[in-house]
Amino acid sequence: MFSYVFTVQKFLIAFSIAQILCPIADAVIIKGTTSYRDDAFADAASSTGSPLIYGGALSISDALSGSDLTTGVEFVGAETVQIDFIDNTIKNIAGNDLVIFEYGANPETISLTVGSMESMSIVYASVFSFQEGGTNINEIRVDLNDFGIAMGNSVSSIFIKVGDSAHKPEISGAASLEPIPEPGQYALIFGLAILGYLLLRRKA
Ligand SMILES: [Ca+2]
Ligand SMILES: [Ca+2]
Ligand SMILES: [Ca+2]
Repeated sequence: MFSYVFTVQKFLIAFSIAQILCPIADAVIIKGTTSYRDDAFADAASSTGSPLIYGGALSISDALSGSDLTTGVEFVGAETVQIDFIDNTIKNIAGNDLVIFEYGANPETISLTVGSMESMSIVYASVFSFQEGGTNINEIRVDLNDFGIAMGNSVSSIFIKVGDSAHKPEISGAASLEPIPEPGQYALIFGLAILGYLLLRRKA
């Protein structure tokens, strides 16, 4: 009994140490009801033509990179906006892989090009939305299967155009839906490893 209590105590200490050693536990950004990895968001952007920049962003890249969904670009014509992922990629996992955030009360249609798939007009029958900075943000969820990307493969750039010339979308950003590794699982693994080490040392 004594050694059992002793082991549990050691495990709890090891688990606590492991939690401290796992900074990944805090690396989460929540938008709406979804948790994103802190590197999931777009890292750079550029455009043909001159879409309007809103939210006080300094450039198209500033407007579309990062997790601030109060900044973005509004299409004015036939420009193509390129969004790039640098410290992460968009990987084809099971289900949806990518979220494009569109700003405003009414969700608008976009034309999206991914990889070698020319283009595809996307009309959103079911769009998730949430509030940020007092404004409605629509989530355009995309499955790379629809663009001929094989499961497990990744892309680093996406291209957006107006889908319906009567309605000009405002794009606030984009993010990968690749799941976040469970910090608890990491802490448990590290905790068990530390415990094993301590037990082995005790036996030696
Ligand atoms: Ca990123
Ligand atoms: Ca933004
Ligand atoms: Ca997918």
